[in-house]
Amino acid sequence: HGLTTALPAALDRGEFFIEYQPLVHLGDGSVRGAEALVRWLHPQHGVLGPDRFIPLAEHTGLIVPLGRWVLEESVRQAREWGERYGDGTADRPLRINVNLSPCQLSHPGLVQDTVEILERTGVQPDSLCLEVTESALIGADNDLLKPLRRLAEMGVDIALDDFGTGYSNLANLRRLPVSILKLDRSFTQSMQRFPADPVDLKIVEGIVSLAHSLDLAVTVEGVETGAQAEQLRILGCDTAQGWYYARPGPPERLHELALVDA
Ligand code: G
Ligand code: G
Ligand code: MN
Ligand code: NA
Repeated sequence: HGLTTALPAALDRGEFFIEYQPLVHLGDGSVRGAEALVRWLHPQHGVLGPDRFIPLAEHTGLIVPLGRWVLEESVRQAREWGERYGDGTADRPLRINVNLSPCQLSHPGLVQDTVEILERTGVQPDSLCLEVTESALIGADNDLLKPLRRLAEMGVDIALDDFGTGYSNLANLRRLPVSILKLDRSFTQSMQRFPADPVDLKIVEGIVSLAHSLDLAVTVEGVETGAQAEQLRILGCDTAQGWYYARPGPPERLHELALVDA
């Protein structure tokens, strides 16, 4: 595959860049942070989304250095947002969410790399959230969970991404060092119809109440309309992300969005 063989040189040449999508507090509409989403500006094919190259990078192992670059670059960006905000938001720094692939989880350097990046940038661990998919943690043994536990003990938030799409045993959640459930977009989509399917509403309500009883916050993705946002707020979800608020965009966009309600 042509793209696969081009990946290492693309990383060396700096062809990857990151877009940021805001995370918004459903209660007051304020921007609380952003998810980092990597893209590849390919010299022939133009901008390629992660679906086009993350699986290839995982297959070849390039995801480890690529993921480390994404982490460093987006934490550095979070630091810059913090500086540009000044005193007004010192009590509420913007948080940065970074996706971790399963290969990064099993890579022995994960904890040390993360600690070094936080130290180098001066970003507090509790400003960082690492997103791991539900499927990556299904059946995870202690060896796989150990680095996540270490990070969680340091104060890094771990979010369970795409929650609700796998077949995880809900009781299993207690065993995982996660503090945030990221409800999959498919739940939000079912709120699109009005009136929403009452069974779907019950399911979301149940997930939120279970999450809160386990001290987990709930983030919803794929919010495209104000009606969805309102429905999800009423159901008790904490944070939202989606085109209704903003599409993924360059870092300057987040600064503008966050300043509007600062
Ligand atoms: O960018 P887009 O909105 O198309 O995201 C598609 C998928 O790619 C999402 O599921 C997201 O989790 C994943 N993704 C985006 N950036 C990264 C990254 O830096 N690392 C990993 N492992 N996955 C990512
Ligand atoms: O990590 P994750 O797979 O959840 O990454 C988010 C993905 O969802 C990205 O591909 C992003 O572009 C996409 N996305 C973000 N907001 C919306 C939205 O409101 N609607 C839809 N359909 N997709 C979204
Ligand atoms: Mn994600
Ligand atoms: Na997701």
